[in-house]
Amino acid sequence: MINKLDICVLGLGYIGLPTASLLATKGFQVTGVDVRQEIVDIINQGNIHIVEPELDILVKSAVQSGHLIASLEPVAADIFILAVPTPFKNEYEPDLSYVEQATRKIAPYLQEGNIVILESTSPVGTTELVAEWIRETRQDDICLYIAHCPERVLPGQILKELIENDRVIGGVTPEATQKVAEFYRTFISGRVLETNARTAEMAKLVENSYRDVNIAFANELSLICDDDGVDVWELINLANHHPRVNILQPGPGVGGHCIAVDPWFIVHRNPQKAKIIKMARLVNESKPNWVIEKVKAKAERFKKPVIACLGLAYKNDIDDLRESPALRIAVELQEANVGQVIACEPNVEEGKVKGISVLPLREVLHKADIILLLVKHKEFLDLNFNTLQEKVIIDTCGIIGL
Ligand code: SAJ
Repeated sequence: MINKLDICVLGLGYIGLPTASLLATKGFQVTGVDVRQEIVDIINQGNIHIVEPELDILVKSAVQSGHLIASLEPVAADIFILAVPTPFKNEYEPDLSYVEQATRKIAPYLQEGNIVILESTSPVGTTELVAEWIRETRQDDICLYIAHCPERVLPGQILKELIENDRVIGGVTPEATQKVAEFYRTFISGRVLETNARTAEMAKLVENSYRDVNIAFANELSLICDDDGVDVWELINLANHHPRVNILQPGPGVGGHCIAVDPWFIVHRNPQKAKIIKMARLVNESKPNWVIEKVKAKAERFKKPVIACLGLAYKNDIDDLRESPALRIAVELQEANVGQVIACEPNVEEGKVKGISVLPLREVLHKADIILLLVKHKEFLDLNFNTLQEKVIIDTCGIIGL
């Protein structure tokens, strides 16, 4: 059994930090590497720079035990885990520069028999590229076990899912698959599924594309139903009573940097064949504009209406504003001068977000002419909309619908 090994985790973000601290609390000696000094300092003080339930407690205990040390530079270790971002650049081309930089950074520290794991969501062929970059940087051919093990955790439930989710391991060689699978079996309770690197890469992209396509179906239905005067929430609820139908929920758009990004990795590599995947992306990407047009139409009868946006996060019950369709809608309404835009976002501090005043719920409701429901946060579920009948209410996320 692998135990008490030294591990070096590259990238201390939403995946790297929980992974590093979990491994540290399991008894591994972990060095967490990040390119930003302030992140290294925060973690070494036992604090965190991202918001995720329970993560603060885990990091504190990992750092206090001496098993987690953050650093700007890698160290020699038995296992290297790459958990750096893979965004896209122009024309939806995957940007592998962070993976390449991290790989070249660890290359000099690698020793015969080391394990290198790529956890970052990556286009097909990236794990093989990691192997190539290492060979090229080192100018030798030492024996390494290199594999892809895509992260699959849901923001908001990362610590639970990090342990309980099944994991897919795809090595560049069968020996690498086996070695890396053996490592994951020491600290997760989910199943460890073995395959090759390309299949593992594709599995992750397909999981998020599957969700994107299904959300696009729901979003498309919401447009069709709006034209026909059908309540899409009721419709989906009814259809889902069929034993083999499970339609997802429409919303103001698809946010976060996973589901809205990963499908492009498939489309970019094979634009001729990936037709549905691309179309779904376009449907979801255009949904915020549809919402904005709806608000503009409703705003016409006011002089300068107060538009209250309920929710700014990219999904319910989290504070994450990155790539949020709700925030994009609020900002664009403000920029287009459709009215005075104010917001309530219970998960972030009151004040200004991108120039928009974030206020308490009661105040926002009181001031509003138009109430725009954007995120299904738990704080909004019990609102009594009967008391708000003189206001225009636009529900983009099914708070009133269900
Ligand atoms: N959304 C809808 N309707 C739905 C479900 C979601 O509009 O019925 C929207 C959400 O509001 C949000 C977006 O989609 O804006 C994405 O939210 P999400 O909860 O579906 O997923 P993420 O982006 O937070 O996390 C996903 C997860 N992937 C899958 O569920 C297949 C997670 O397991 C991955 O680890 C993560 O992407 C990732 O890092 O790739």
